[in-house]
Formats: sequence, C-alpha cells, structure tokens
Amino acid sequence: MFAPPRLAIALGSNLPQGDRPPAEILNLAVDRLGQLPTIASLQVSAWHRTAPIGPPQPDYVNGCAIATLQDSATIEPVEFLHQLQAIENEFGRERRERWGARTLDLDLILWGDRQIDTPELTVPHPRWRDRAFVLVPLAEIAPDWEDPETGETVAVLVKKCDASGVRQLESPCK
Ligand code: A4P
Ligand code: MG
Repeated sequence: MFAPPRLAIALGSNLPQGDRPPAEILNLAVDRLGQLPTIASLQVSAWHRTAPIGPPQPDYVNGCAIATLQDSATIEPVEFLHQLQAIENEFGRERRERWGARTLDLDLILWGDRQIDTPELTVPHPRWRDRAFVLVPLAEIAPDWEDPETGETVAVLVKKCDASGVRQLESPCK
C-alpha cells in the first residue's frame, strides 16, 4: 500500500517578535505546523541554543520536526514550502541579508527519499549535512533516516559534524 512520505523540517529563530522570545516562537510555529490540513502527525525534537553560522548575530534556538502527511495528501513539496514561508511571514520574518538574523526560519530538509533540484527548492537541503544545528536535533527523532544522496544515516552524519556550538534547552510541547 502507498505510504505517505514523512518530511523533516528545521526550525530556527534568533530574534524576538515583540515580547516573544525565540523558543516561544518555535513552540508556536510547531502549533501552526500541526494545524496544516496536510499533516497527520508531528514529532518534535528538543530545542537547542546554537552558535550562529554566517555574519555576527545573536545565538539561535534551533530544532527539528518530522511531519507525516495525511494518507489523502497530494501536496507537492514546493506548495508545502510556500506554506512554510506563509508561517514564517506570520511570525514577522523579514528577508534582509543572506544568513542574517531572523524571527523564524523553516527549512525543508528531507522529503522521504526524494531529490529535488529546482530554482525555488532543493531537497535534501543543500547545507544540512554540514550543520550541527540541524543534525543534532534531527538525530534525536530520526537517527535511521538515510540521506538520499549518500545513503548515510542521520546518526552517522551527526557523528561527523562539529557539535561543539550546540547546547540543549528544554523540550518543547510535543
Ligand atoms: N530554498 C531552496 N531550497 C530550500 C529548502 N529545502 N528549504 C530557497 C527552504 N528554502 C529553500 O531562503 C532562501 C531561499 O531558499 C528561499 O526563497 C527558497 O526558495 P530564506 O529562508 O529566504 O533565506 P535563508 O534561510 O537566509 O537562506 P538559506 O540559504 O536557506 O540559509 P540557510 O542555509 O538555511 O542558513 N546559524 C545557526 N546557528 N542556526 C541557524 O538556523 N540559519 C542560517 C540560514 C544561517 N546560520 C544559522 C542558521
Ligand atoms: Mg530558510
């Protein structure tokens, strides 16, 4: 029988939205993801405080979620990306400089074992394999997921990355 794909989403925030601190933004973003009609279930990692990659900016709070789609879902990955971007906008996301500070970043990391390379969307995410702020939380919830490009599991990839800038915070609501 056809099994709907699961997909991995990386969440990140390093700017407050008004009085709302980054960890709270991530908790609320998870609630919004859970309300998307295409999503049947969500599994969420702990949140981690992470040193910024890119220009000087505040530390991030990062985590990952795995979504299982509804059996009936026929959504294309690019449509799903647009839904993620709509949630980013709800939380005051502004796009100024590449890799710059943001209230909310939602990246699509993996979509089952699919490989997608279009101008708008690349899956697996082009930089996920080098990024401890993605791999550490993803390894908590999906250690056996194989990278469609190399066949290596998340558990193997996380051992190879430098996780020295990643420190676990409290668990979010699950
Ligand atoms: N895009 C292509 N593929 C994807 C995908 N798989 N998921 C396109 C999401 N978006 C994808 O994204 C720019 C464009 O990428 C989008 O228009 C989309 O069509 P953006 O969110 O507007 O900008 P960005 O996030 O600054 O760009 P980028 O290149 O995705 O940045 P990264 O690589 O995600 O890095 N340090 C720490 N500690 N923690 C972080 O979370 N994040 C970044 C952003 C830098 N440093 C960080 C962190
Ligand atoms: Mg992004």
